[in-house]
Amino acid sequence: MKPDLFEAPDYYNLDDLLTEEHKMIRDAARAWVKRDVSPIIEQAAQDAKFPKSIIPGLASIGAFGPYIPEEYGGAGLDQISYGLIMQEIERGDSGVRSTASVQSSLVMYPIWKYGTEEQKQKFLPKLASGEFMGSFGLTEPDHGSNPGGMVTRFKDAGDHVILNGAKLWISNSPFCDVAVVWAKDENDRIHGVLVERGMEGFTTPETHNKWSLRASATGELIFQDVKVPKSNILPGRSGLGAPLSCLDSARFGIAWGALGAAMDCYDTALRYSKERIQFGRPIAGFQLQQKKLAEMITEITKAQLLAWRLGVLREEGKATSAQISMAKRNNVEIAINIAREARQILGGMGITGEYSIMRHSMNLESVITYEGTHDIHLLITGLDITGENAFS
Ligand code: TGC
Ligand code: FAD
Repeated sequence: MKPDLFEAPDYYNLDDLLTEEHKMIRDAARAWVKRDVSPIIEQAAQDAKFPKSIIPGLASIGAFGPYIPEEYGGAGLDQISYGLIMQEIERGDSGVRSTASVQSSLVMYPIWKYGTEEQKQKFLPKLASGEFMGSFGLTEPDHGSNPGGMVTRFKDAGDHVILNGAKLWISNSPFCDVAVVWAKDENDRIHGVLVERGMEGFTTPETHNKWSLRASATGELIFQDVKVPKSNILPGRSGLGAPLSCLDSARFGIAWGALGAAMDCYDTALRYSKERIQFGRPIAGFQLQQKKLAEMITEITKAQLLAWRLGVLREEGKATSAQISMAKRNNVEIAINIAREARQILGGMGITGEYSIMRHSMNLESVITYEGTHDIHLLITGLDITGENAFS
């Protein structure tokens, strides 16, 4: 892969909206990605292997629990800092951002929000340092967009419960130490259950043959009469709203992250267009290429404003789930479109691993599907503005 020469586009001087601390945190994450991710990520994707060697680095830039309080090992940062860290990581690779999103928003967040003090003390500091890795099991083979229909269940058995079922498409599952699993009790109420590696009957087979998110490990979580102590159930909230509230946090991170991938594709294509000579002049001088580049920077600027404003609203505790859906949907869509156009600007070189664009493009095919598909987020907006539920 070519050296990482990334320069972030900031067409509307949006840096003026950030504090010095925000910029410091973002620049540290950017430098780490350039130094430790860019040189190895293409090979990791080609080999379809999550590069575990980057786990301590992710912890060091605050990517595991950016907004979790410091008393539990988190970085104690605000929402914009969290967004900026996700932007920088996904600028490197969506799969690496996935690992950080799951660890922070889908594992640490529910333990912090809904766990007992004992659960927090046991898991959060180790998850923040990367000593423990976590996964989040909501999706099932027959229940993806409709997680409320889940069939994974547990039965009361005295001081423990017996868990049965299966989760599919789970990021980090093959190497997770702990899984936050959403399962129904005997009254059909959904609860979060902390299932730990080593519990008898718990297995995590890896899913192979992915053309997307190849540098992220994806797999299943299978439970066959797993005995889970009752002390591993999250007591703070039950019902579908509990996992969906975690998704709000992760979707927010994706809105920023996808922007990072878009910025990288644009920056790569802009640089290439100035250097590539055809018909005796740089291709950047041809109107058709300028149209592509001008539209890219326009969409990136709009998406940056959306992400920033959402960060402010979240920090004030005012962001609605529907606003988060709009940002996730929009920013992933512009990113996938920009990746496609940027790939064309690079001509044949665009399909190689010499440049990051094709990898981003393939990764974004997962990002547009997970954490709620593109269609589901549109329907969430539709419901919000009309009051009419078009899901079922
Ligand atoms: P519905 O009846 O609308 O809601 C059930 C209850 O949940 C509440 N609620 C929310 N609470 C918090 N945050 C949200 N975003 C919420 N949305 C809804 C709601 O108020 C209600 O509460 P209550 O107290 O009245 O019971 O539920 P529904 O069954 O009609 O489904 C709605 C729908 C389709 C929007 C939802 O289920 C959905 O979002 N589906 C998409 C599923 C999804 O996003 N799965 C993601 C799996 S995790 C993942 O992909 C990780 S990828 C990680 C990575 O690698 O980065
Ligand atoms: P389906 O729900 O079967 O949807 C198929 C199609 O039907 C989609 O286009 C969808 O938009 C459409 N559709 C569905 N319902 C409606 C409707 N009511 N109206 C209109 N159209 C509809 N899940 C986890 O729990 N944890 C993870 O860590 C995780 N990581 C993932 C990593 C990867 C790489 C991938 C690909 C997925 C991951 N997922 C994870 C699962 C992801 O959240 C689901 O794939 C997603 O929610 C969609 O579910 P599905 O694949 O079953 O598609």
